[in-house]
Amino acid sequence: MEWIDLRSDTVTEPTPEMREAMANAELGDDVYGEDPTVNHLQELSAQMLGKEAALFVPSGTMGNLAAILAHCARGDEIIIGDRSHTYLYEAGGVSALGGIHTFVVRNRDNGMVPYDEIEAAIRVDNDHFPISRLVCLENTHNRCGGSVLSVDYTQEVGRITKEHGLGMHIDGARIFNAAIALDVSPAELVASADSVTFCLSKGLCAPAGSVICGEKAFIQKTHRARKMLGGGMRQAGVLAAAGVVALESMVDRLREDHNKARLLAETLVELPGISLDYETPATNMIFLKLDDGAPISGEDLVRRFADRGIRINATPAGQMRLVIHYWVDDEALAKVTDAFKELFLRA
Ligand code: TLP
Repeated sequence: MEWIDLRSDTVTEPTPEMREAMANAELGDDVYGEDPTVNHLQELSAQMLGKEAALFVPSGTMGNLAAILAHCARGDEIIIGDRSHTYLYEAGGVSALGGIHTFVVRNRDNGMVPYDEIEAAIRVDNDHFPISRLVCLENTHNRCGGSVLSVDYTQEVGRITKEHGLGMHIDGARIFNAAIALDVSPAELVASADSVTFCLSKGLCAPAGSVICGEKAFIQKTHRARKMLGGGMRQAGVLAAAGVVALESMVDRLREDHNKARLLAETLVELPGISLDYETPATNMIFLKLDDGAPISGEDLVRRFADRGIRINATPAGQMRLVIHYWVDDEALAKVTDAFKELFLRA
């Protein structure tokens, strides 16, 4: 059975064009800086993000960690949202491996933290306190519904961090989704950030890999962090080749995922027993929960969908995230819509 997989956009497999590029990639030892395909991917990434330089890393998690390690020394503090991926889902790497303290601020449903709360989190110079070094943002914001931080918001946070001598890092795992949703260039969106990590292996469909972008001297530091974390990958051009295809041909079509997410959400919001957490999806994610009187439990829903060849995740309490991506075509979307209607309108 061919699965329709809505658990994440991380499940996307490479396109036929990517597989071909991977098979034919020119290779070298990237730890020596000699893999031409990796070098090309890094140059292309830096150019698209409007930064001086870039570094290819195996994953988004390593990208965020290597960037934060390059910004901070042990005992330094980062200011980070309570619903951010780095805080929730990266195994506490910044503290376990970096000895870095976290000052946790509260993300609102739109992914933002109000300016005054960021400013209030910055420590004054006093021997009792850790040194505030970095503010971390996430765009799109996964746990806040795939919401989008605007250019204005990002610029203002950049202004605040500069005024106080801090850096700003953006976990831009899905920064191209954000740029497409806002209709701005990714470079404009991250212009005020000192560093940004984006992922090739989500909506862009590459099989693995993320890229850190920033100033040359900063990227030099991330090289050492990547090595220390075991992320030096030798003939990594095999993977980078798919990344080049991703950047050249998969960015604009993210719009299609956003449109499909909106269409599906419009159906779901009409069904009895379902509530959407965020009304209109801003990008490719729909967060929903089953109401108390819903005709089916979260666990049953996972099973009944699996019977129909559809994979979803749901908590026992009936909360779930549906993620639209390249491999969810119109036919698949219709199948998912019908499955929801069948299960929720029957009762
Ligand atoms: N997110 C995954 C899971 O880990 C939750 C997903 O299915 O969405 N930043 C953000 C905003 C992410 O959403 C993710 C992955 C990462 C970083 C980490 O990327 P990887 O999986 O490449 O380490």
